[in-house]
Amino acid sequence: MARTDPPAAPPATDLDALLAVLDALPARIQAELAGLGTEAAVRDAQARALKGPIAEGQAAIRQAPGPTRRTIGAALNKAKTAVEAAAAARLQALAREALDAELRRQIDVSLPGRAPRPGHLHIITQVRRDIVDIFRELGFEIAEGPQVETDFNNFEALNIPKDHPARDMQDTFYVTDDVVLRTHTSPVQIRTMLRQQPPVKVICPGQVYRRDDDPTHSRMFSQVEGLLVDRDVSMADLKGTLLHFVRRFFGPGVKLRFRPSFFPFTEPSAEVDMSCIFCGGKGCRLCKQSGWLEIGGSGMVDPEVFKAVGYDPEAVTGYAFGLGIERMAMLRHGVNDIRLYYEGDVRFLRQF
Ligand code: 2NL
Repeated sequence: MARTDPPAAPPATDLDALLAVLDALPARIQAELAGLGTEAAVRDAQARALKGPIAEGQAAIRQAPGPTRRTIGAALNKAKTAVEAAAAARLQALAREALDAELRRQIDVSLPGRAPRPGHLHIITQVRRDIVDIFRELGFEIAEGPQVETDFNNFEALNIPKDHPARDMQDTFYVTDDVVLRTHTSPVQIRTMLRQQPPVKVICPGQVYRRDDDPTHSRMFSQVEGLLVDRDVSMADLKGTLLHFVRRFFGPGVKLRFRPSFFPFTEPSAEVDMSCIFCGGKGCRLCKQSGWLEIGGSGMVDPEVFKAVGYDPEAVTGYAFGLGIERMAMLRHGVNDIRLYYEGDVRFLRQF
């Protein structure tokens, strides 16, 4: 490669000026950095210093003769190192200031921490378990079944024929003409009786569905039904069992009353009322001045039901009852709208 003649040295005055600028650079940058409060501003000032006089010096060096090169190079290195050191020192100082500020914040280490609030069982789950436990103590077995049921298990076997007006009371959601969302947990008892011979003693908790939606009715709600089938089961057994239940659940002073009623699957049938727990039976707003609160329905299993499951109605008798779990929970906790249980508002649910 042919060597070209060395370029002429820059005019002495330019060189002197450049060297003076480079010489003054560390002090200048230091003064500038002292006034900068952020990392970004420091890095920006550093970049500007390197692009300005230092880039200028680098350009000059290429055209300078040997000895001048060394002079400029030395000055350049010194200035560059000084700029970098000044910037690094300023950054470190800023970091220390930030840490000092953080440490100066008043922290009261004796304050209690903010513990995460633990979740808990839904109130309906709690009440369902309480109810089931009481019957478990009495020797009832727990039976569960599907929420999507056949028309036979939900209606036909319970003496509710298709097109019978009794279906209006329990209108539900149809999957097909013969498959429905169960309207009560009775189909679980039907399944149990179809599977085993008497005696039968089961409690059936679970969710059920009806075409209902108002402050005391929800499209989905929870029931506990009980069924006892054996020889010589009487209505006295039914009433004694339910009396034991309400006293264990609501308190020892509670009274029970049966009111004649009708269900297609029991004969005779009775509404179950308990003495009002809010006024002690004297009459108040909650019991509509009657002194009594309805808690469910019950009766002696209709012979037609026994026939549908292949039991001999001459050989066995049985009682059955159904209790609404949300209703129990509303009475126990003074809740006046069933829909609150399923709106998922934690301000409500957290209370229980
Ligand atoms: C109510 C009424 C009731 C039954 C449910 C039942 C089940 C079979 C046979 C006969 Cl397998 N009866 N269950 C009986 C009477 C009433 O529930 O108002 N429930 C909330």
